[in-house]
Amino acid sequence: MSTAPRIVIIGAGIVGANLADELAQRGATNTLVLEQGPLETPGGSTSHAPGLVFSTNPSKSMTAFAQQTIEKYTHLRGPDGTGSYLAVGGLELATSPERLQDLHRRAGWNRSWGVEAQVVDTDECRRLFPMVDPEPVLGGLWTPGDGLALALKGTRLVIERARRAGVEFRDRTTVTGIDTSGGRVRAVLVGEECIPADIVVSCAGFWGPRIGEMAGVDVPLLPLGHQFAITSPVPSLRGRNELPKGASAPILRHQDRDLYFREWGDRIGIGSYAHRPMPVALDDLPQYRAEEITDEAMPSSLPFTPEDFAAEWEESQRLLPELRQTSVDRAFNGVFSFTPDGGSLVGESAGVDGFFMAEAVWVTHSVGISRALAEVITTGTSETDLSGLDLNRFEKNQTTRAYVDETSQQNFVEIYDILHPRQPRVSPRDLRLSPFHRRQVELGAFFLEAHSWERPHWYEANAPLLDELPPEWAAPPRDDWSAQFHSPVAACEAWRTRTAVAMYDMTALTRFSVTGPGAADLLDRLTTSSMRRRPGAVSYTLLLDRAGGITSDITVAILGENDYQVGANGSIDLAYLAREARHQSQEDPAKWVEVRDITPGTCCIGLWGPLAGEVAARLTDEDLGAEALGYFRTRSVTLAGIPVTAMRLSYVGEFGWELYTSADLGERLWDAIFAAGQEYGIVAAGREAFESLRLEKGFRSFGTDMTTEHEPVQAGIGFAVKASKSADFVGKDALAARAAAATTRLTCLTFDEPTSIALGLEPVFLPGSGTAAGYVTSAAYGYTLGRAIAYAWLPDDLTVGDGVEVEYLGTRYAATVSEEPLYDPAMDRIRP
Ligand code: FFO
Repeated sequence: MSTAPRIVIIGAGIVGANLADELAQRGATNTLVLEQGPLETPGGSTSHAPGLVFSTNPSKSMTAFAQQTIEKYTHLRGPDGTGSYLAVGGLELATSPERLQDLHRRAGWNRSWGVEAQVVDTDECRRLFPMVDPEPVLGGLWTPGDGLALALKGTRLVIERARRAGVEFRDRTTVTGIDTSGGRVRAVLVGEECIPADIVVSCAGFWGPRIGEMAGVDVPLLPLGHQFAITSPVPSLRGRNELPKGASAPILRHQDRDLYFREWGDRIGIGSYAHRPMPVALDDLPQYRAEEITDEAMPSSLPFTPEDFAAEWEESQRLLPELRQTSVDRAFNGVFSFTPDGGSLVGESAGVDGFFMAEAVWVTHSVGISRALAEVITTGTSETDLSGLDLNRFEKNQTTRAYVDETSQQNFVEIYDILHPRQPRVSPRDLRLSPFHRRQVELGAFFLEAHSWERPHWYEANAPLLDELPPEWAAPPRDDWSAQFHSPVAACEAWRTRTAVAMYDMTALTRFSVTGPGAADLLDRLTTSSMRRRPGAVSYTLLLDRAGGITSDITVAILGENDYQVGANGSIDLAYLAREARHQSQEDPAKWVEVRDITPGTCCIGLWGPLAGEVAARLTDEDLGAEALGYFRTRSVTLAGIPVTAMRLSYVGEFGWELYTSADLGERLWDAIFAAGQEYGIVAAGREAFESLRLEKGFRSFGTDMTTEHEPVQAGIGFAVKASKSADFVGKDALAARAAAATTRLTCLTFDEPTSIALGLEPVFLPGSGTAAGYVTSAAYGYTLGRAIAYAWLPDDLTVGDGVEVEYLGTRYAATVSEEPLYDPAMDRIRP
């Protein structure tokens, strides 16, 4: 009998089928796929998906996943020798100047990720899609590699291949329960039958929440109806496409009106996101017996509501005038999945070992995501970074029904909107408020959201400082796009931080307490630093995956014996540490350890600047000087009668502390510091100044500057892997080879002109080259330096002084590789 883990996949749509195939190709063939519908047409979203595959995406991973879908489906050939992908290209139209500018931004993403794309003029749009009326068209984004996946055909082919490799598929089989006793999956129940399983992967698409419920796992997904109409035959298309659903013209998107088009044999298929969101309750879906499911009748296909399509039909006929000779022949409201941030849900659940999912996955990304998950299941890590899709990325309040319903519908509404990278959602807001919130409102804070915390970006109360700001600290004016959600007041806040003192609300920083006799063992095993140090020590350290990729950078403070405080990057870290703690406690009760999220019950003020010491001295008799509490040391102190944990570190690069206390005492602490600071020119400062200051100091931000695709040395934080650490830790064995194989490096750039600015994700070129050499991660204006800064992943043979070009909204700006950190390289300021 096989000892390989028994994997049960629920759902044989495009994701489940590809997952089974990708697992089989990695030797994991002890797999059973259960499908409620008939295998030929399961009846979920795959069965009605229009098949558009498009690469353009701000996420590097999502673009890579799309490329993998294109590659695999191109080579999946049926008995007739034809593939499962129609490489017709993709064309996005602009009918407004704002959209045209945005197409340049989108072209930039493609260049950053190595995908061919260009903005073309109206004539070229017409040449590429002759049916288009050129009159309203200002230009288009042409991505020649995009096209149409024959989703059902490809799925059938991968099922056949997986079967040949030994995977078992059972259709017409509805899962009714999942046994998760003892905190891990044990079996899948189908009525009376109990199917043992070591690993269960839900690929149930919009049925995911129902499967999740069986396992006790929240699945933040909302099924929504989406209109799709197919016209009667179009005269000029007669005889053009061989297959009944074939196409030769590009997939066409008209985002200004929330519409997309594709050829469908001699017809045109029209998809619309212009209508009201139509949430679907799973219990209300039409019921079919498996034998009743056909291409046209299936549970995921709801009756068309023509009243929601009337304006879009008119608009379609305006854009493609030949459609006036046609009518809508067949149409339906197809059900598919939306999530609070629009992203897929992938990975293992935090609370139930062995319960995985890959849901809310579009046809576009299906192969890549299935492959990455197969890698995770077989090796523990994936080649392409999955952290942006991790199902554990949400905060608890973000998986409630009310939150999921509202935000998912909002994502539907905004799907084709031009969204600024800093643009906050309008509702729901004010979900998590720090204890300082009332004071921040009084100071005119402009809030943006982080992990659903309200976080000030600048304070209007500081605007009068613009009159005092020395001219060398003022930034040149910005272009209209980068000026959005930005204020010149940030310059004043940066100035005061560097020259006086400022207070920052750090409450949104995710933090855990790690306690118990096994605390040091846990953190020693999972981080790159030694945790067997005396209380008072603070480390900046890394979490790595087994392949040596960075999964987070964290701080660990040793507060007391068996008492650690971790500053982390979000709930993915919590899921990881909590799972590892559970395992350790189960395996060795003498080494039990508990990981608890203390973020909500505590708060934090960063008090930083050359005069921070003076401010603190007004609040306590205790010595908090640089000698008494050294750099990266922590101690309990009493400030204005409030018990506080002070940590001597600073992400903005100035002398001072992170000051933690319980949430109930937060406002009192804020008031005491603010009052004591008045005579030293204290300001409350926001995130915009913070971002600028940390980039000047060269401090990395996980998820933006680095991901699991990078190892520490190339990310410039090799120092955080302690050579002196003799104990084993996750990723240690892989590090040397991984670093030796790296060819890119996180590189500091400064723009040659002070006005040039980037926002992140822009492509970077070697001078004169047409192919991007890399891409920007973070960018900001450096007020202290009087220069604009960008960090970028670039070939590691570039050296200081080399010139490069950053393409921002279609224009290239000269920049120079610079020595880092740009600010305080000798650490005189932060470590006086
Ligand atoms: N935890 C705390 N307490 N504060 C933070 O600002 C953050 N982070 C993330 C997550 N955890 C946190 C970690 N990022 C440094 C750089 C990046 C950080 C945190 C700290 C830093 O001070 N680096 C020094 C380290 C010197 C040393 O190890 O001795 C340096 O590079 O010089 C905020 O995002």
